[in-house]
Amino acid sequence: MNKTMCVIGLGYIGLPTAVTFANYGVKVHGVDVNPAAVRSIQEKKLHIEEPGLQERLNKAVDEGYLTASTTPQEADVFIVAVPSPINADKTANLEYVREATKSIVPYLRKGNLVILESTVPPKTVERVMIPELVKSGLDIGTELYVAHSPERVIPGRIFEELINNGRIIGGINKKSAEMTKELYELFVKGPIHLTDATTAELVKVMENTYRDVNIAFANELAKLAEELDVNIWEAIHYANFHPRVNIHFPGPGVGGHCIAVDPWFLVELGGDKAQMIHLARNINDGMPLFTAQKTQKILNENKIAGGKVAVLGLAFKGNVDDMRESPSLEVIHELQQLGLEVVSFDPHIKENNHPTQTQNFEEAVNDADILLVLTDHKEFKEYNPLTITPKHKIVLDTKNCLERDKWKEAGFQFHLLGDSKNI
Ligand code: SAJ
Repeated sequence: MNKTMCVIGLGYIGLPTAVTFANYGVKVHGVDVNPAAVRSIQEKKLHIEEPGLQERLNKAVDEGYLTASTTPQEADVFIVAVPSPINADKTANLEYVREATKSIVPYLRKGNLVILESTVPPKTVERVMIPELVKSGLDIGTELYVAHSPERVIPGRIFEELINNGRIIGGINKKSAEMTKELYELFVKGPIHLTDATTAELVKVMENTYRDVNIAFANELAKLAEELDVNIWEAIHYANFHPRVNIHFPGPGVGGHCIAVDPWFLVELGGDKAQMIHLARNINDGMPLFTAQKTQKILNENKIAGGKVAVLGLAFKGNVDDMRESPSLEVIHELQQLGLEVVSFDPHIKENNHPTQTQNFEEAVNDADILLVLTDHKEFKEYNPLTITPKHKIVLDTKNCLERDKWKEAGFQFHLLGDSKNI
């Protein structure tokens, strides 16, 4: 396809998207306000860990299909893939989307297509982007086309899911949606559904809100199970054999910049019409404290005063290097509030980004009174407990990722979040 493209935002979504379009013959110019992100393309040195990204980036740059700078340039298609976080008061922060939209206005020409990939509250295209795009002087819908095409990829499997997942595309009119579909058909093998922009915005937020509410349900079941002589992981496993049941899994909290964020868009828009969504957020945000209190309870039952906790896992979920919005940081804060000493370790976080963090596993566990597993990194599953010699052989697994029997045979007192059956 001899199209040219300008991708605004070179983060977890923008960079892989820019690289993929470039690998499929589109001449792409990547733009980011952060010079380090621009350099990561120019020098082919990655600022994010994602399987397959390095070789695809090299190919795109070496073949001349991908360039980068801090300023946009004229193109047939503009993709906006910038952060859409929430403020401290949980309201949507759409300033990045607004600024990115403003930045492309001087470069817009008749016939151009602008696509928003960022996950945003419904009505953002209409209320935030269009008012900026009209300043181009182009007639929206006939001279300038606008659509929303949210991504559905999971960090760690981005390229597989970019290609195979279906997409929902919402246009400000039919032609905008169809032009966008034609573009993504370059590499998307999954079904592409067309609708209006607001519906597409809502669909994406619904998908993540469904997951958050479902996880909150699992977390509440885990708290119930703690008093019932039940292992909730076993119970969920059996319940999910029902053809129409898909209960998610409990954990120490919900992290990342998606599942923990997107439901707040609906809470802000819906007010008292979004009570369950709001409650689910509060349940999930309460799990770090619940985890810290369970840790304290185990230490008290073992008559260990004060105590040192070795936190294993700082990333927001297993097998990624992303600590943004990680529940582990909240768990550590709550442990410290309870007066416990904390040392943390994460094999995927290669630099110390937290005061409690060490790069040395032995240093983290050696004189620990309890090991607290907060992410299901594959490395943790492979540890040999016979070689781990903490001060007290006690472990609390919050992700059901350790082999209980292996650890018990090595002399560990084994605890599992949501399990009061196998004490
Ligand atoms: N988690 C649980 N229990 C579960 C599943 C997840 O506690 O059963 C926790 C994880 O540990 C993590 C958080 O929830 O802290 C989010 O995990 P995630 O696997 O949902 O990871 P994300 O946020 O990277 O990806 C989600 C995905 N959305 C859905 O699965 C509906 C992904 O497809 C989206 O593209 C992504 O959000 C996004 O960017 O919106």
